Amino acid sequence: MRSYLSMFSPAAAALATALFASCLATPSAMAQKPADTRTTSAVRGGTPYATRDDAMRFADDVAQRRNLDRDWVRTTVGNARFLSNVPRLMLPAPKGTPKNWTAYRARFIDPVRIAAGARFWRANAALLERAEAEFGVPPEIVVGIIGVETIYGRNMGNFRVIDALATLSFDFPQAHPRAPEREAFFRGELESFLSTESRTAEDPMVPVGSYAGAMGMPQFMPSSIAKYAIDFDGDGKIDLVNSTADVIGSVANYFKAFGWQAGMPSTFPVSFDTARLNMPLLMAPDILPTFSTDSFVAAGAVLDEGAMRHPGLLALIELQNGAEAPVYVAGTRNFYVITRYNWSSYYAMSVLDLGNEVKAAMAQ
Ligand SMILES: [Ca+2]
Repeated sequence: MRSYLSMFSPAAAALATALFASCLATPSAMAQKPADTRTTSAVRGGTPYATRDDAMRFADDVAQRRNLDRDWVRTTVGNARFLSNVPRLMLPAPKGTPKNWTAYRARFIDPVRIAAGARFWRANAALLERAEAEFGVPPEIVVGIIGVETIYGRNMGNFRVIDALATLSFDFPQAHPRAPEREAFFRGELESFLSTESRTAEDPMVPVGSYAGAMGMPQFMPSSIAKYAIDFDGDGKIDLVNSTADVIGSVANYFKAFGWQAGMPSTFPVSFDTARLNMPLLMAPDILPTFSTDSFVAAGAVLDEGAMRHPGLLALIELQNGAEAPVYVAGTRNFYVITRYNWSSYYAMSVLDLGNEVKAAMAQ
């Protein structure tokens, strides 16, 4: 997705913001409130965006830049409906809202999701193996992602994508601390969506997704579909809603594109030697792997033998637990890659934990 790629994931870039902000929110929770947009007469009876100069200027601009049919773009954007409940979902949680890993984790790792994951893995074992052979991404990571995002396609969102993207492009809440940046991001996603839709026979009013415009089982944003989605079942089209093959291949391809290293663990256990602990130093780079094992240990981290043999860099990952003590792990480059899908260490840990729980369930 765009120049933004360095900062946001395909799984609803925006969703990342929301997840970050309120660590209790879940993709499924975000997607579960359908904005009843598909059947209302208001869609046909005219919408705010057809009469909005800024939206129509945007449409003209996109049509020119992408060499699309101007009338088609204007009609499509003009038919988009403002979703009044969406802008406020973009606002971060109030400052000081405590994060709680235990509560966050409980939203994603439960017997229902684990059982669904095991069914998904069994049903798609050959595809998952092929994806690992081709991209180096193990099944538990792909299974973890699709489970956390949509419970294997159960909660893919009911917001009309064109409405969600138009709303966030033209009515992004100005109270957001990074409103101009986020608005530009969503305009880029809307442009990408229009470009893709213009090349298909599909009615651009039909696709549905999260309130941020993320689509399909893996909740890819439009620009990520354009860049990273692949036709893994070879039927000539990319279908992230109905083709589990395309979904599995696309998730693995995304990870490879962001530098996933085959065989590298994502995390190692870490404890601390309080006598030489320099916590501010360890925490300074946040989730970016910065420390060699030696410099990590010199700053007071204690690693097991396996971690000491890790040739790459490490980051100290802190997961806050409300009033309880935080949980810490040592994160590798691969942990960082998971956060490129959704910009949150809580998200990445949930993906890892769900994948491992499903793997354990498979072994029983
Ligand atoms: Ca396909």
